[in-house]
Amino acid sequence: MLKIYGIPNSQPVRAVMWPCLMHGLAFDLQLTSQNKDAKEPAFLADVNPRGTVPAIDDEGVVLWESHAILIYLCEKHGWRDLWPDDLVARAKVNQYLHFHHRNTRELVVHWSRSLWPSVFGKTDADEGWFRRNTFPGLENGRAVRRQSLGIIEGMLGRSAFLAGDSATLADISAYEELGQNQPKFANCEDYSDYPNIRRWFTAMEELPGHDDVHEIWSLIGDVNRVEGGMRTIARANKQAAQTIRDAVARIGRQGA
Ligand SMILES: N[C@@H](CCC(=O)N[C@@H](CS)C(=O)NCC(=O)O)C(=O)O
Repeated sequence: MLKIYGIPNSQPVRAVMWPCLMHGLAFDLQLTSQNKDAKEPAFLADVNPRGTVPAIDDEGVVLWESHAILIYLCEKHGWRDLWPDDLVARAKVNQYLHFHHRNTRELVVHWSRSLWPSVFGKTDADEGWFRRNTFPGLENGRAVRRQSLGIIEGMLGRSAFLAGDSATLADISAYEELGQNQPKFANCEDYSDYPNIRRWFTAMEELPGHDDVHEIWSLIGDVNRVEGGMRTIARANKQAAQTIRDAVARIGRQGA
């Protein structure tokens, strides 16, 4: 069975698990923390030399980098809704996936700068502390984040989803960064100036498997007010992982 290494609190890990649930592909979620488990010598040697999650082992095919994993799974299983066959439609999805890494992904810096001081009870975090304890981000990260939101708002003004009339890998990847920051979840981004993004959030929430993959968001809640430190995060990851495993088990029963 496909093994997915990672934790529910990771954006790119959720981006890999969600299409699997959507398409009824069973997987074995191997809870792998980014700071400890993914930095173990065996993981670095056998799975991912960069020590990040997600990574997969698909009956001996070992891959890391969420977009490479997603494209591999789409091509292997023929998920043409998410990764279209048509040359131009696929190029539009691919365009977003390349854009994502140094642009939309910068939103995670803002999320982690809100989350980690609250988890560690740090009220006087300085730049040095942020550099050591959160995603480091780009020098001009704030500007990149604002520009990314503007570009995505514009794209969603031209079509219902990022690369056309229905959700593709572009939407899955983008949603993991943007969706979590909503006031009703992490509460660290105000989307009131982005009506197209808000409309798209509603459409994304209706996709199959959404609630199973994203339970972690309500378990952690407002990232500026996490109580109980790392234990709360670890407990939330375990509980959310169980919900995902239960959803995978339901696939097994439906497929049997
Ligand atoms: N570009 C990678 C990013 C993966 C990534 O940043 N994962 C985080 C967890 S959300 C991680 O493992 N961080 C640990 C590190 O950077 O050392 C992908 O899309 O898979």
